Amino acid sequence: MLKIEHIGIAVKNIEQSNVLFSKLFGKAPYKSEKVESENVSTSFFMMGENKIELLEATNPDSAIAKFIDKKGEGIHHIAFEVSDIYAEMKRLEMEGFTLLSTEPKKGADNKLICFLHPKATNGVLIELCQEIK
Ligand code: CMX
Repeated sequence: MLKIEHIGIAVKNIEQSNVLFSKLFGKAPYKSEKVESENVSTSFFMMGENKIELLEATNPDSAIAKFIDKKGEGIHHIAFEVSDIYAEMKRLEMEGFTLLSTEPKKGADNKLICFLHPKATNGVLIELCQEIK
């Protein structure tokens, strides 16, 4: 793994949270994007080398809706940049981690992504991501 690429924060209302976090960071999000496959609306703030992603559920089946129902708003996942997601998935599977997909999926912000189950990582949802070139 290379570095923290972004931290994902689950929010109830992304419009309101965009305003709040824009005030906090002193800048607007550089991107807003709907990811149909994950049932989320997202926005991204650039923070030096790292990013903050806000996530709002677009339907009640979304992982974000379930998370907010159970735990409330807050930090949802930490994403790590990898240079070869296929090799990293294989390595982590060999190490005994539970991958949530057998193949990388297309995620927000032009990335191939794969999640690890939080039950196998001390309650933290980890995302691997690799930029699509
Ligand atoms: N962080 C820590 N724990 C989490 C969690 C999270 N983000 N999401 C769920 N959990 C915990 C739950 O609290 C629950 O724990 P308990 O058994 O102790 O109650 C357990 O995991 C199971 O949760 P659940 O609500 O029953 O939900 P599911 O098992 O149906 O799904 C998970 C959980 C992690 C497999 C699912 O949320 C998932 O596949 N996540 C990956 C995809 C995702 O999060 N997409 C949205 C973001 C997309 C993007 O970044 O673009």
